[in-house]
Amino acid sequence: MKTIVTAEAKGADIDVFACAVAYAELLSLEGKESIPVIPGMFTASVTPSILAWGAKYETIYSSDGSENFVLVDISDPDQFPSFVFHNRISEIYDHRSGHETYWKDRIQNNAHIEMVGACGTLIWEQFKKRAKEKDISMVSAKLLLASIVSNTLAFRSLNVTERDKVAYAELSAITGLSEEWIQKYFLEQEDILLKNFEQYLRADTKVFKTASGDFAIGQIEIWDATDLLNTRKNELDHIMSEYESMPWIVNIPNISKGFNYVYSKSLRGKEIIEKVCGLKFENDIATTKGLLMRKYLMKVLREV
Ligand SMILES: [Mn+2]
Repeated sequence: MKTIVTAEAKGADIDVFACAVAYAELLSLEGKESIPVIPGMFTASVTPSILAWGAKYETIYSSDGSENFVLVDISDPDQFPSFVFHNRISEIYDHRSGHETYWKDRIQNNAHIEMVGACGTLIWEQFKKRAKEKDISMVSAKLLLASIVSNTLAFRSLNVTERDKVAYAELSAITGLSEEWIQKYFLEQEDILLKNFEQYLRADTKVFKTASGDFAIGQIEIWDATDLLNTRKNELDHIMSEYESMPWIVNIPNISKGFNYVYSKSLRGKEIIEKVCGLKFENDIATTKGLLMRKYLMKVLREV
């Protein structure tokens, strides 16, 4: 039986890309036929340099009725690609909360939902647990390392755990990718993102359900965001006007400076964030104390 390793329908960041490619490789190393399928468009975190590493993957899949599905970096069943048959999901790997019970009830211990910084950390741990860490390809090792660096904002974000640091150290020893690479990687992303700003903001805006209805969070991860809210405000407003029927914010991790800007012109969006996160907006902008990832904000907002 063939296994399709896939993720969220809408778009893929480096964590999705790394997990799908590396986990399909792990299954192949165990003698199981498997294909990584990455639908939707890539966020700016999947840079041309990373694509040049040459990972193989498909972008679409049509079911022949006999395959299993593994979902990585996603556990919200509403966000799965339409080709996924939910009754043939064999495993889930994710690091976002909200759907743990749903999956435990359906696939028990095959649901691996754990709050680490990167889903890539969970996949690397599977290589070790299943004694395949010496067989990992250079491409998969590099992708997993990049996923950890990206999803923890180079270990500056509050979601980083000891497990991510251990995984990074081990993958760094295998790949030789160092601190110097990390900074180059973030600057490359910033360059791409600023050149195609509206396209990437649209790809990186997520709508999710809270107890009081839908909420939209756009995200722009950038090495130095000092000028962004002056120079790109019109484009921000243009994209976010597509979400004016619901509360919205744009989360802007200012990575090298270690805090976020949170931008919003949505009255309801600002009210909710002020109340829940204790932030204060001035001229549509709030700043945080440390670096916050969108998944943290989503977790907090879901509980309201
Ligand atoms: Mn992730």
